[in-house]
Amino acid sequence: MTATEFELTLTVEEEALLPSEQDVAFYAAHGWYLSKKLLTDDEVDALTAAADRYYDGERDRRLPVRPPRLAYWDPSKGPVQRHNDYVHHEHDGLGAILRKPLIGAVAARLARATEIRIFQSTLIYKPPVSGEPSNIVPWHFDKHYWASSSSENMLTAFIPMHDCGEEMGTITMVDGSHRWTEVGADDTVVRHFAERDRDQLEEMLAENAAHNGVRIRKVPMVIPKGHLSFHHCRTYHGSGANVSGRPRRAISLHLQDGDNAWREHPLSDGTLAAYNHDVLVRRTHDGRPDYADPEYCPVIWRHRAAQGG
Ligand SMILES: O=C(O)CCC(=O)C(=O)O
Ligand SMILES: [Fe+2]
Repeated sequence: MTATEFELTLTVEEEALLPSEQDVAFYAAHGWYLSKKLLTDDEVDALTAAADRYYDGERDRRLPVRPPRLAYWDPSKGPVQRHNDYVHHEHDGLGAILRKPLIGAVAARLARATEIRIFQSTLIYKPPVSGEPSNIVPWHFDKHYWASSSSENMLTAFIPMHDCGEEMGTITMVDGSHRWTEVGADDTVVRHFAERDRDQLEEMLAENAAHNGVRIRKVPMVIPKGHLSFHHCRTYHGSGANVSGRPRRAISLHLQDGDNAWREHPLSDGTLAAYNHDVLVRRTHDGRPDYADPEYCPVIWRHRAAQGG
């Protein structure tokens, strides 16, 4: 069975893996959620094998054009942290598992949405080099990169390919920060967020916490193999050094609720906010980039009532 033939239904066993009402309330309050075991060991191992083939150059299709801000590690970049976008599109072995309906169903519960589509997928490899500067993921929240998206409910599933603890530099959440109001981040800050130095970002985080009258509580996500860590698109997160002696391998699966669409969002320099999709996806009837283009943004979950069945 290929990925596209997945039916958008769950088995009875899978139903038991959905977040409870209590879990959904926890996510709403904290901005993150550690799932049950959504992927079998075989599925995680298949993900690892597919990632190995991807790094060996295997592709089922390629992007027709190179978007302006594409993350696309290749061996010429050397032993830095690797990031590769659009892997669900370019590699069917990875895509098949990333489109697993159960992942979408969990996201739908958390976001209280009836439909979930893939927005982006990034294959990540954090080499086991304790002093490697590129291994540090600076504090950010994903909505910073998605200003051209109308939704405030998008979310990310972080999917490690092994047990992932603090020693590996696991993803770390700033508890409850999705509910903060933001200060000091005009769009020039946002656009250059990734290039800012760590002290500055620590400072920005502290400033935002102070503005909201809260103490920063960092929660390293200790993720057993097969479990997924979900975070809201306004939850601050980052990650530190990998001192484990083993590579930290993961996929960051960015998800959009069914209502998400391209929106006109002017930046301070007069240009409009853009996303890499904008040069790839089909247009809507009124000429906007279509963030529901199934070629790049496949539906992975639709609630039965919304399926008309
Ligand atoms: O690789 C990490 O630790 C963080 C990944 C990330 O920023 C994300 O999943 O949104
Ligand atoms: Fe992120």
